[in-house]
Amino acid sequence: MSMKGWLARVAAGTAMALTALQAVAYTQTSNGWNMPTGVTEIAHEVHKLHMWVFGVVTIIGILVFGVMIYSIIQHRRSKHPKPADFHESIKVEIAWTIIPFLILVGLAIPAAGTLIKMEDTRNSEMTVKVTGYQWKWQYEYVGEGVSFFSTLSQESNVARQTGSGVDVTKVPNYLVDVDNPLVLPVGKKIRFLITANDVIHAWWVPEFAVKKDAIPGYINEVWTRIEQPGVYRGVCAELCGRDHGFMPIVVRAVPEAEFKAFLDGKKGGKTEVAAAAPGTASDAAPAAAPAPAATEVANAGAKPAAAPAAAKELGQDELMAKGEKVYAANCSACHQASGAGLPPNFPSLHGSKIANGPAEAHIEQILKGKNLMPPFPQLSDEDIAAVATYERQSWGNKGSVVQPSQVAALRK
Ligand code: HEC
Ligand SMILES: [Cu+2]
Repeated sequence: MSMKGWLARVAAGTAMALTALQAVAYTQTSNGWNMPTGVTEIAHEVHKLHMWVFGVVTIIGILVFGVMIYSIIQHRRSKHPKPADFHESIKVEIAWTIIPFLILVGLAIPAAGTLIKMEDTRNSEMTVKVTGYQWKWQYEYVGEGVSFFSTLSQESNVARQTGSGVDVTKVPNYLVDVDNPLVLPVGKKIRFLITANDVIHAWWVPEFAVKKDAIPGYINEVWTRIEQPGVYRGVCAELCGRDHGFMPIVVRAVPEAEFKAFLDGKKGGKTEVAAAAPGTASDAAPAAAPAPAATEVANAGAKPAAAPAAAKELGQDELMAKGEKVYAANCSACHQASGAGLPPNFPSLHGSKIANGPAEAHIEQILKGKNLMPPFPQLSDEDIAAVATYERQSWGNKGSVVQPSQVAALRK
């Protein structure tokens, strides 16, 4: 067959293969074959760019392999025992410089436009500060005085422990679910300020096409505007230590009114996301925020927020039940669900001097940390009282019950 015939065939084949591949890629979006089309303008643009580049590389691949295979067959030694002997073709050299250059320009122009848009955080309507910790996320609604931690869901955390005996395929949203999701309103331009408290993490939600490094001492900016209500999941995208795979991200995008109700619920000291019931949405919307108290919460951690709870005495059963949850979310990574720790670095709490000794030293250790153990001032008085009680009365320990007021007294 002539060279022209071959090229015509390669071109026709390319076009067909490309159409088929694009069709597959588009239809398989929801089946996990392709990048998600996403729920933000930027995500749609990124998806289009991805399809464009995918098309270009497919054509290049088919052309290059087509020529290679053609040459291998047509110019094999048995057919052409004497090889052609030519070099230095100016025309060919110009062509193989200019064509790739044009291809690169064709890729760079649309990509640069989208990159510039991604960086443009002007005119955002609200700001959320995202802080990465080993191994959880903290979300702060800047100026609202609302801030909370988001950790791997209890169910996943229990199931993931070695020898838990749980069939993880039966755990809904295994390893991609959290206790407190980030709740955001749809249709608003939201600016994220992304940083970290210990090592580098990265906040990544594929459906938003948002992926930004969270670096201690730096604040990175990125923004989004979510088009549809829904639950969007992501993960930490920077290897950040042992439990890197266990700090997922969950965003619940809700209509504006529901978002307001959620924020007001948080300001009222309620911790349950479920407080954002439709019934409370309408009357909660105009309610004025308790401004001074709210800013204090942001500045001084959980102290003022926990103040009302401090007055309340809690029953032992209540403290134990709560303590078990706080322990699973904050302490079990090092001390293990069984309390046996991971000696020599992470001590066992079985018969621990601290857990069986005076409550004050135990509370101090949780509030201030010690050597490899990080401090936990961000936990509320009630949470600390509960987790201390839980440690003091589990695994054969015989420590006293700790009340939130004892924690409040030591916070000064
Ligand atoms: C990052 C790992 C880590 C996490 C998470 C952690 N700890 Fe620790 N913990 C340690 C280390 C390390 C020590 C030993 C500190 C030392 O004495 O040098 C320790 C010691 C302790 C002790 C004293 C044990 C003894 O008798 O010496 C108690 C009590 C304790 N931790 C409670 C907690 C509680 C409560 C939490 C959760 C709120 C928690 N820890 C979370 C690492 C951790
Ligand atoms: Cu991380």
